[in-house]
Amino acid sequence: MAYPFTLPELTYPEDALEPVIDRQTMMIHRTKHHQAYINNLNKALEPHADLHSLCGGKLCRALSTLPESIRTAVRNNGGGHWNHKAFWTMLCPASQSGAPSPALAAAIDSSLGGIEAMKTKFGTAAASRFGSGWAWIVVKADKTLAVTSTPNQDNPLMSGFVEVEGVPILGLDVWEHAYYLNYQNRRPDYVSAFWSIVNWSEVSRRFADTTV
Ligand code: MN3
Repeated sequence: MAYPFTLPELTYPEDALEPVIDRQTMMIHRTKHHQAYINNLNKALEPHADLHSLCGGKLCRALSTLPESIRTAVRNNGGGHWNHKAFWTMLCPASQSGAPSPALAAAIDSSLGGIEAMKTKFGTAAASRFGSGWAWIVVKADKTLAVTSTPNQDNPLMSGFVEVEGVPILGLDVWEHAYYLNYQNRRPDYVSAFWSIVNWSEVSRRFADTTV
């Protein structure tokens, strides 16, 4: 059963992503911001027992079928929960970052023109997302990869609500709360530094799960 949702444990210490993501930013981001999405999601779903078996990803995919009275709350807070839960796993200490699997590397070459072109496209998506949101690499229905971005706590699972639909395998939070203490207005510096703490083994696993 998915409900009530709870804050997942990190698989690395709070300060393990320094200097890219400092301990205080990680602590506030996770225990205040992420926790608030969870609290608000639980509150919205409380009267809807028929939805309590759905995980965050299924809630996002089913958004258009949810009762209108909770659709916006689930969009913002179910999205907020799924996005952050996935994000923490997509990161790891720089010493463990590794590299894309051969299958993922081949898909990056064929769909995105190689790893450097991928980073450029992703950086542009992250930098040009006006206001708050996320940058993503997704696997589309035709199994090709695409780079996209979404506003607020939307994600590419939200069928009917986003420009590019697909299964995210890598995401980057570009809300100011994700980087402001360390980078202030320098979002592009945060985006560049992010590559050194990408958990490529987890991203490759997500890619493999999506393409089987
Ligand atoms: Mn965030």
